[in-house]
Amino acid sequence: RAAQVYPCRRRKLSSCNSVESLETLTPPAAEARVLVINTGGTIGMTLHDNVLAPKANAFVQSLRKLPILHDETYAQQTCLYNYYGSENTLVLPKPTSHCDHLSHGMSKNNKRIVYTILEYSPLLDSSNMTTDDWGRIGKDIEKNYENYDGFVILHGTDTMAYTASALSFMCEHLGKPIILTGAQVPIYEMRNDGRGNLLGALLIAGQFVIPEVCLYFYNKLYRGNRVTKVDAGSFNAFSSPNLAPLATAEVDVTINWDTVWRANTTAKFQVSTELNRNVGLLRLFPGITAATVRAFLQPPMEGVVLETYGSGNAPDNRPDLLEELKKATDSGVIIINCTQCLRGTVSTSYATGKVLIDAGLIAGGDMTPEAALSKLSYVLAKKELDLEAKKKLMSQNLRGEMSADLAGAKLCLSDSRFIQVIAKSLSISCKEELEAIRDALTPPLACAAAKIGDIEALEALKDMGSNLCLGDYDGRTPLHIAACEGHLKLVQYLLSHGATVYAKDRYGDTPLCNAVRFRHKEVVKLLRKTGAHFSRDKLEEAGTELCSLAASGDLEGLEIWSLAGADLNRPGYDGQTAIEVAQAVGKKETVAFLVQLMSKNPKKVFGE
Ligand code: ASN
Repeated sequence: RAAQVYPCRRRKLSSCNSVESLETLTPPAAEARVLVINTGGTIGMTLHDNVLAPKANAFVQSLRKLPILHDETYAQQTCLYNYYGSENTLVLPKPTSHCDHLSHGMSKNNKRIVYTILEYSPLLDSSNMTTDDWGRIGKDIEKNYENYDGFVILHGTDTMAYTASALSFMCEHLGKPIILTGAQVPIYEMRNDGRGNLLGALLIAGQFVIPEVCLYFYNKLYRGNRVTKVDAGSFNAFSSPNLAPLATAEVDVTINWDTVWRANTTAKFQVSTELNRNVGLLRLFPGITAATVRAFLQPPMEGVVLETYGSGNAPDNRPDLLEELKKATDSGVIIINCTQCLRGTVSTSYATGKVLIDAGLIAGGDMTPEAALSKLSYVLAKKELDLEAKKKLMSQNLRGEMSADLAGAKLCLSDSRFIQVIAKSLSISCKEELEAIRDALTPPLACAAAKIGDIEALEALKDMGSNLCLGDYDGRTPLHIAACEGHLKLVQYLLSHGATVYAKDRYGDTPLCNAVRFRHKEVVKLLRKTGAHFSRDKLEEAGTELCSLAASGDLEGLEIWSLAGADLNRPGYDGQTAIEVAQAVGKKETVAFLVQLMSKNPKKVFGE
């Protein structure tokens, strides 16, 4: 039985003397993997000469001794350290009922979170961080993207909002959660917030496909580019003034799926580490001189966030100031108008706001200054774009950093005749109950529509405000179903309307597994283009599958596994490769086919 449920980890058992582990191994579907990048911050600081500073090479050892953050018995039984080849991999205890009680079918109940810690050297107080450090984090995520279900970044709180904003823009076509967290008090102290913050971030990163850069602090998950640090002396250090949290981790973990950003893409994840450093923040104050503004806007300045009053206002009786701003925008400096207020948006309701539009400023809506600054830095670095294109990007909502203009929009839910009829028959009228009905009904309805390839039905469900990426009782999403059926157009439609290629059903299968199983070549290609990939375990097992396909001369099967990313040179359980098996059983056509497949992808011939 054990051989069936978890062959990969079992292979490693030879070097591990725990025999009873064969019985207690968990299937891969019940484990999630998270990469924790430790950049520094108070969470891992200790006192030296009466000041707090990061302590290197101590964090993992401390976590290992904390039962809420590591289950040593499970690690020993499952040969965790052998398998991952280092002592930096830890495993959370089995979640109890409240950790995994969730509001929607996206839960992977009782998943073990296996996490590996990558510690930076030197560890930094976040006040010392620069754009180069953001680039390093981005690159490390990109390099490890396919090996993990989610990422947690341990970071100092002082500049965490800047890093979270910057990463949100740098990470293009993101499909997995990246969660920044840290602490106000080090985990080494008796009373601290670090353990809870790390635990919450790990659980969410491992269990949910939230395709966003987020920040988790004091039981709340926020969109990363919406937060600002508001308190230096409280555990509740962050606020997201213009967007409700994406999730709350109270007695239950509740994900607000209606707010979660949807990927809407058929492109692969990539990180853009090019950032322009000629940007700045300028805060308006009564009596500011034109000379100050002029000095600030001098070359090499290319982008400025002007923090204005109230709903985006500046004095309209100061032609000297306005002239400096106009001169700068005329010469190609992009200036974004953001409010100094914590909450609210820039609008054009006052004459004192209109003068800034006349001076060439771009309205920043309800963006935080942190988000506006890092967005400028990201957009200005795009060498392929001209000034107009850059300005256009700055005024658009790229990653949920600004609220859409909802003027004229209405809640489609109550307009839907279908939902209304059901609501009436159940004597339901209030908005919350209507939403509950919608959320209960739409996953099975969307799956049924996906089964028969009915895009119109999906469109109607979407217009009702339904989330097309939610799964049914088995965690199977419409994308899983469409991939099984081979409805290419529908797969395309779902991907461009928020479906995620990383959704796993209760068996641990992704839409890519389904498309391979039912041999839909074009669907496999599209999913791969969007960044879908097999897990490390599945790729390790692929050798045996390839050998059995080669033995039976199944060319179609071999091709589809190759398209799905399997390495044709990977040996099966007995050490033979597919080509050797085909040779041994005299399948010449299969040998020729494999040679041809491998020559299309020379990298795989040499097994690199
Ligand atoms: N100075 C620390 C930092 O930002 C503050 C903290 O993490 N709470 O690294």
